[in-house]
Amino acid sequence: MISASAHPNVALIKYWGKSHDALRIPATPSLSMPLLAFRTETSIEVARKRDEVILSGQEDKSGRIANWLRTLRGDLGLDMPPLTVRSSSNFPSAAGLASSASGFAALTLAINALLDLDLDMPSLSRLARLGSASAARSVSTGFIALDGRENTHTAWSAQKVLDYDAWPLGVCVAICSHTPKAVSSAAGMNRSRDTSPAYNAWLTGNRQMFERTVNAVTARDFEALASAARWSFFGMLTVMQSSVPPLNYFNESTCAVIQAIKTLQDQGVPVFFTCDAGPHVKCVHLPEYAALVEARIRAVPGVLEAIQACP
Ligand code: 2P0
Repeated sequence: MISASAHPNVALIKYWGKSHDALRIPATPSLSMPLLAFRTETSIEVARKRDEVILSGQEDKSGRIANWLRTLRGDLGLDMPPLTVRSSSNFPSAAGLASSASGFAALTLAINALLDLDLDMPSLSRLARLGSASAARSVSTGFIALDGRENTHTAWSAQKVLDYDAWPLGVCVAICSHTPKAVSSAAGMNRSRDTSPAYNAWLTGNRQMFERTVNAVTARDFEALASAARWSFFGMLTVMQSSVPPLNYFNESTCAVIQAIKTLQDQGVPVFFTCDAGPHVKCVHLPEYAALVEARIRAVPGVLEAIQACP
């Protein structure tokens, strides 16, 4: 039996929209940092007859991982026996905390070890990306960019921009619901691509912000990072809200946390927020403000938990 683990990540520059559905090629580059307190542990062993996937003790009925394993064997020609996969996470899944990212990344790392593939990070990230595009950013930790210039499988891989330890920013996550989301990210982003009048402007603007953000991370410039992350979040939100029918992943607590973070910003605290396809709010701050940010989030009505996800 081989085991591997991976952390989910939070995108500071967002991926929202695909340019190729089957290959899960993003329409926008993205840049993330890891959520180190959250972890998915995956073990694999050779099965007798067919793949078996157990997620948090339950057989996976969605077939998503089994389909991905078939793609690896079929389209990519990986010589891989049937596998029994067991995976569990220490955080809520399917509620916008990127469980598919850490799940596919951990499984990719386990397969790499089982088959002695010795793949480098770009190659690992491409395999994980075929399962879930954000998983490409979870095969390693640090500030990770997922980018590609051509619309091909090999062009789109992840690269590390900076080690996390070189800029150990804090991230406090406000857990605002335990209910799984009603519209999956994949369905939501396809709806946005097909119906939102803001979609094309989003693609152009997000690429410009991505390039600025790579520079901001390299220079460890918090203000520049906050500014680009704000643009990317509100750009994605505009696209979600102008989709037909509109996509809404937030609840009242989400909005209350955002208001609390704005108040902290008005008081000069170096913190910014970002959200994904779910109600939780990720609040990124300079490390010395961890206790203050956590206390403010904890005090917001409706917040179920405030978790320091980094460092
Ligand atoms: C991101 N999200 O960059 C963006 C921001 C949600 C909002 O990646 O269809 O689960 O499996 O590639 O990666 C969530 O989408 O979607 C996501 P698929 P995924 O983190």
